[in-house]
Amino acid sequence: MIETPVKTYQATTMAQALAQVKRDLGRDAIIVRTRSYRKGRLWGLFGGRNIWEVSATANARPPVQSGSYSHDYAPVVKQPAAVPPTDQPAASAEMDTQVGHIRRMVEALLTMQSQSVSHTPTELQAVRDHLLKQEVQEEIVTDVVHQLSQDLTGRQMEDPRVLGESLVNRISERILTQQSGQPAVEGCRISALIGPTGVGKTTTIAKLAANHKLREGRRVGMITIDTYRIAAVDQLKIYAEIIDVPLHVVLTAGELKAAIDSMRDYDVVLIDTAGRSQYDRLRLSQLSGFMRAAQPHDVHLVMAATAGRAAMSSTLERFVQLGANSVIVTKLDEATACGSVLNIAAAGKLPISFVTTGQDVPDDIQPADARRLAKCIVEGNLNVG
Ligand SMILES: Nc1nc2c(ncn2[C@@H]2O[C@H](COP(=O)(O)OP(=O)(O)O)[C@@H](O)[C@H]2O)c(=O)[nH]1
Ligand SMILES: [Mg+2]
Repeated sequence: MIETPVKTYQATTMAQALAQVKRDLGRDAIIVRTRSYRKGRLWGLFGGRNIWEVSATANARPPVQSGSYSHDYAPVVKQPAAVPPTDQPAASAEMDTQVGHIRRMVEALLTMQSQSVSHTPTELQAVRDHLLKQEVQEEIVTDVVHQLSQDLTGRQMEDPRVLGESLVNRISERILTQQSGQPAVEGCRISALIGPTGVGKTTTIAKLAANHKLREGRRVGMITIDTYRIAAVDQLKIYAEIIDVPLHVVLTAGELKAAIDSMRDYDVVLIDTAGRSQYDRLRLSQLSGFMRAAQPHDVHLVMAATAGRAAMSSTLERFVQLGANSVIVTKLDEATACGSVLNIAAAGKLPISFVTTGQDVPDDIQPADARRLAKCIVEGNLNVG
């Protein structure tokens, strides 16, 4: 068997690519593979042009002379059981014609196949690859891509604006938020922040307190039940002094209730809690006792966008049992992609109330906006501000 090298040709149309093959390798060249893809597009959707690629090899043994087919690279056409050798020039010419005919049919078939799959799957494949790069969980990606395949015609998918807009819509409808504002509360609104250690609860409390007081002119009070570490109390004390709001440090559920009662005429009371591992049942049940005493309107579960998938789902499972009724996603600035917001929203089925994007108090916090978050995922940038 004579090995011949496979060469690859690219052009903007299939016909041009095939013409190149014929020019270079002759009309007996054997097509090994064809494909088409978009080149030079922003994450495969915006701009760029279609490239047709044909890989082919020269036919090492012209079938007419050898009396048999070279079938090294011809998987599409089955080799005939036997081709009787012949010395007759007429028979040889006829066979030549037949081979040429079959080859043209195969070429046409390959072209049709690659044309029929080029648009729809290429566009949706690009969407799929992009969402996976954004660290959106595979099940969600599959679901969204399926929705798009139902929503859009092949032609619509080719329009990056239509495809992008549908993608933003489909993603944003999966992100429940408190965009329209938290449910109204008569009198003093009590909000507690709970969650694992180091996710940014205390920093977020300081951001919320500063925004309520300095930007909205509300009367704000703070309470901390995080007395396990001196440093944690000191951290909040410093913020309380800078923002100029009262801070109560409480040790028991009874003290917590008394502290809340003493601030009933405030607009907002924010409760900071000690970080609890989602695996620490005892401390979780103590926290549960504090929550029963405080009866907060909002129990924000604080979760870092940087958390891994396993930690994320166990955190959600445990803290939802403690009455969490919304999620604050922190450290979006440190995440490698925005997809975790969608994963958290989908897994928790809780509205996202705020997202935080840095350590700066009070600036690095925004109310969650589903469309803006969806755009971050679609455009692949972390700037939600
Ligand atoms: N990059 C970044 N760091 C944050 C963010 N929020 C909090 N942090 C930092 O995370 C660390 C732990 O925050 P802290 O509020 O003490 O977490 P807590 O243990 O949940 O109260 C601190 O160094 C914060 O400055 C954020 O949105 N982005
Ligand atoms: Mg803290």
